[in-house]
Amino acid sequence: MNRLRIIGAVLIGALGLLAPARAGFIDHNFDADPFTNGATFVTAVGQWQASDAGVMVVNTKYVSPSNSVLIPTRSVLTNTVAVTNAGVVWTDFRITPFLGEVYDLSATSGVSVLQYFGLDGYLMVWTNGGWLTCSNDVWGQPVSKVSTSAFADISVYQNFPSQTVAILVNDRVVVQDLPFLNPFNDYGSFRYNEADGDAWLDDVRIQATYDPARLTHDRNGDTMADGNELQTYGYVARIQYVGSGSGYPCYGTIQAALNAWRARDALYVYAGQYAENVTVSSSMTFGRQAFTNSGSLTIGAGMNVVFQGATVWSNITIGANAQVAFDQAMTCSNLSVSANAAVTFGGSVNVGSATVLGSVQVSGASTVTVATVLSVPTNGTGHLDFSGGRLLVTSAGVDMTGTFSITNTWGTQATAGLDFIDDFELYADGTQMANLGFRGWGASSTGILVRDGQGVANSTAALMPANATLSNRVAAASTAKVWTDYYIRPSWGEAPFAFDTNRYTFLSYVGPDGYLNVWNAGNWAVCSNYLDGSGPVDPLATGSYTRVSVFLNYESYRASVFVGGKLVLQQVPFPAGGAITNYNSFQGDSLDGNLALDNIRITTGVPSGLSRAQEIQLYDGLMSGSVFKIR
Ligand SMILES: [Ca+2]
Ligand SMILES: [Ca+2]
Ligand SMILES: [Ca+2]
Repeated sequence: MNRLRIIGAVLIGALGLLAPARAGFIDHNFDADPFTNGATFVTAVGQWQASDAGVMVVNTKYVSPSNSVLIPTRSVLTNTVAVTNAGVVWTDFRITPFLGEVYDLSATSGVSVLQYFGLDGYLMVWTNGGWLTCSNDVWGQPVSKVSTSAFADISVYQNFPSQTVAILVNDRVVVQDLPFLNPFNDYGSFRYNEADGDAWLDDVRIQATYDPARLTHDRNGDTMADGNELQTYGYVARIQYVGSGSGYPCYGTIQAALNAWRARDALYVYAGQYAENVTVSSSMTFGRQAFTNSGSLTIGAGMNVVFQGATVWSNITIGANAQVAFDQAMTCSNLSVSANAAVTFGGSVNVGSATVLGSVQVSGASTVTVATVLSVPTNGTGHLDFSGGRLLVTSAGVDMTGTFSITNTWGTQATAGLDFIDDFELYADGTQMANLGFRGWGASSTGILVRDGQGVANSTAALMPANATLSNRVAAASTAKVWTDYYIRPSWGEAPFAFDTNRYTFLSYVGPDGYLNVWNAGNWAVCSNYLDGSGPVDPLATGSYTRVSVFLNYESYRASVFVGGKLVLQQVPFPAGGAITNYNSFQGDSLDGNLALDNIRITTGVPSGLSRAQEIQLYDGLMSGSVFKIR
């Protein structure tokens, strides 16, 4: 053991030499009194204490007239800074070192940080029982060597609460998160041991904050100078790489990188095949390559996660209140979106099956393909917004666009709730109405199709060939008054044959003269005049749409009918009388010709645009004069 073989070593946290008076933070450039040229430190000056008189202030090391402290061979210089209950302490200094080797590690006793300048010009730091060569910064980029002929800027960041150290060499973070060699709650001293050659020390600054004139670079490009990052966050942000590619640090698994990830870090997964179950419990961005993971993805509640590359997963579970965006194509076998969570797709999506209790939104011209059943909650909060894209459910033959909610019985012969509104603009041209059971539709024939350009104002409508039946089943809580408002392009024909009047609250057909015929107390009533006396009704054209509106009152068991927005019949008894007490279904039959349907609204409120509809809603019939009732 030979302590003097410690070459150019800097010890922080050691006891001071000869225990001089302890005082607070310092900021010394040795350019002014008491550090005049030739001053020595055998007797302490400004908390500085030297081993011998060879340690002195000189003015020969700079081109510009400035003093530094010469620390010759086999000398020690110490400054004893006493800072109790330290949070963060920065030790900034400039040094022209003598490069060498270290043999004696007994000096680590009582030291929080021990470093020296190695023969190859790199800062060496003792950690984990070995010397760490600081030839790269914490982003894996090589740093310049320290020269024996020029000052190097060294900054040591000490975080006493976390007992960790970060060191910058010439404004490059070469290590961070380095544990103290020994535990300290207080800053003790700064000590420089020189053994084999001469070193010059200048601009020693031991303060609670870094020197902003020295630490100005933003090497990681997060728009905050890295010294400031250390000061603010205790570490500088990095990119956590995963897979086969360059970059530092780079992990073999996504989860390992996630575990290392800290706030403000980026996560970069290289293209490749992964096989792991991944849990994301922080908000972050996955950049920017496509990768395949045969395992599952679980995103914790409340997290905000963005995937910038195309990804393939087995199962994806998105926790409550989480927000997840897939900017590129995404494939998974099962997608589960928890309540109040939202998932946004910016690329094409292939999902084997999905459970959506939150919302799914598609941006851009994306298509979401769901192979099998998509289930959504019974409470109706499942929300699908495909206004910028399309939803394909291949098993159900569904091809939809727009904004819509779906019920929990997707893919089955389901029922719609009130208010039910469908203008058929959601569906792609050619969609079979038989496949729209999730919207309450039922069709007797695959030939009943959604067709573009066939609806009201050349919009999209449902077209029925002859001998077909189209229905919509409504499951609604018992509601006294329901309006069914729709547009039809009928065929004219004879009255239907016998039917079971006990099954219906309202029956109508379009007769051979184009008038609506309504079953009224055992007979067909021809609706050829408006009840308000405004004249005859135009026959319902076979080449254009006519609006028909039916009001059903489940308290009085009577109906009223509007054609073209005006009342044609009122107080029509339900064929079934009082046997039916709430709305069940709407059904259209095309008997010997075509029938087209558009803009159907089954609502509890009065549809707009109907003349005197409020009177019907309130009184079941047109009223005149002033009525007073006493009971
Ligand atoms: Ca100076
Ligand atoms: Ca930065
Ligand atoms: Ca339409």
